[in-house]
Amino acid sequence: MKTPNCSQNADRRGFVKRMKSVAAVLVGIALCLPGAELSAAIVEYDLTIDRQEVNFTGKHVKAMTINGRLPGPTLRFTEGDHAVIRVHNQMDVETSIHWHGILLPNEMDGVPFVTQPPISPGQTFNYEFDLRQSGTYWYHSHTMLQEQRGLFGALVITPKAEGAFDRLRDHVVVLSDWTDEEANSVLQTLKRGSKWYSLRKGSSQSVLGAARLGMLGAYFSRELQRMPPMDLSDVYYDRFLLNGAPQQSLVANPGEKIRLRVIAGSATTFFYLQFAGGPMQVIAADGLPVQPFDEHRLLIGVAETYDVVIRMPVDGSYEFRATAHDGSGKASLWLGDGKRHAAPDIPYPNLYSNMGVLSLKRVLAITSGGSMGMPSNDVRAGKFDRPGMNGMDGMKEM
Ligand SMILES: [Cu+2]
Repeated sequence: MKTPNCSQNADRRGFVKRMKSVAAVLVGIALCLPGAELSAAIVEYDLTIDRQEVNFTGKHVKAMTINGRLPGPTLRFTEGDHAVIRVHNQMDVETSIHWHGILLPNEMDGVPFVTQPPISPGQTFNYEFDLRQSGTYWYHSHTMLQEQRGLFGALVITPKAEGAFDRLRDHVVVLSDWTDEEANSVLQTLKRGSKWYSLRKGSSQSVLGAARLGMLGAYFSRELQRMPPMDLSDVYYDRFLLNGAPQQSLVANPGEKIRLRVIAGSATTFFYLQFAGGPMQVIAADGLPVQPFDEHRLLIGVAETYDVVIRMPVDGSYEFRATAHDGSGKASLWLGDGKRHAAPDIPYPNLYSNMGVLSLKRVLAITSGGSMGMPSNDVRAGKFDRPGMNGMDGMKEM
């Protein structure tokens, strides 16, 4: 049971939008009656999805936005609240919103043709569910490739019972990858198996590049097996964004502890997270609290969320950096004022080393049987399935 007091209710009024129905208004009044006890507060949002011009690269292109923003607004709730979220589709194509990681009735899950009909152009869909959990989550379109065009945002649920970290100021960090190219065109390029993106990212491979790194054995071994060169990601992105910008700053006091709610709203990019001012204390993963531990570098995968607590040093501005895991770019949050302290660069991965450093003997021993470059007597001896034989040696340098 929940007994919100009037001041709490007043605080929340700022983001509790239009209370349309009579029932909702009655609940609103009842919240202010002394001694009134209610099972839940109704928290309402209106999300309007539209196409809008953006300019991340010096070129005007159309993105998809929620309430005119990319990412969409952060939706905040308290555990036990009843969410009413009206999604208005102003685009000329159908859409949907999926609430990633939220426990809810199936028909509210936002998967078109599975749990609901798609939201047609000009239509509104009312999502309504009780919040039975707390933590950092996100929402995104579940229609076609709209997520990578901008339809995503954060969803934060404060626990009913205050935990050790809930008094800290929090800041939502939504990471994403952006390309000016239309999402369907990206898909076509990937389907063709084109080398275009690796050329643009500078991650294509050549004899010269292999020679420079002393990786000729690995290079020819791979070529002879007609395997495509390794890359850590498939798509070239024009920009990596943190809350919709390559760089953002946040006022922070010396010595202050801040909880960053980090969400990977990227289409394909994993990010390395770093903080220049000291270790990050990881306190939650995918919305769930974890036994806190310190980490200097953390890899966040697509759609994952991590809550980390950072402590500001006594003076200066410190970078919280998200580096694309293929080394092709980064986005930063600068915390605090004064002299800037950047996070250390992450060494560029050695993409030639997917086969390990191979001897000439191994390369020449390639057989038509596909023994992965092992001399045939090794294969006969069963060494081909030695664990870690083709380990991602390059990753050790990361
Ligand atoms: Cu999802």
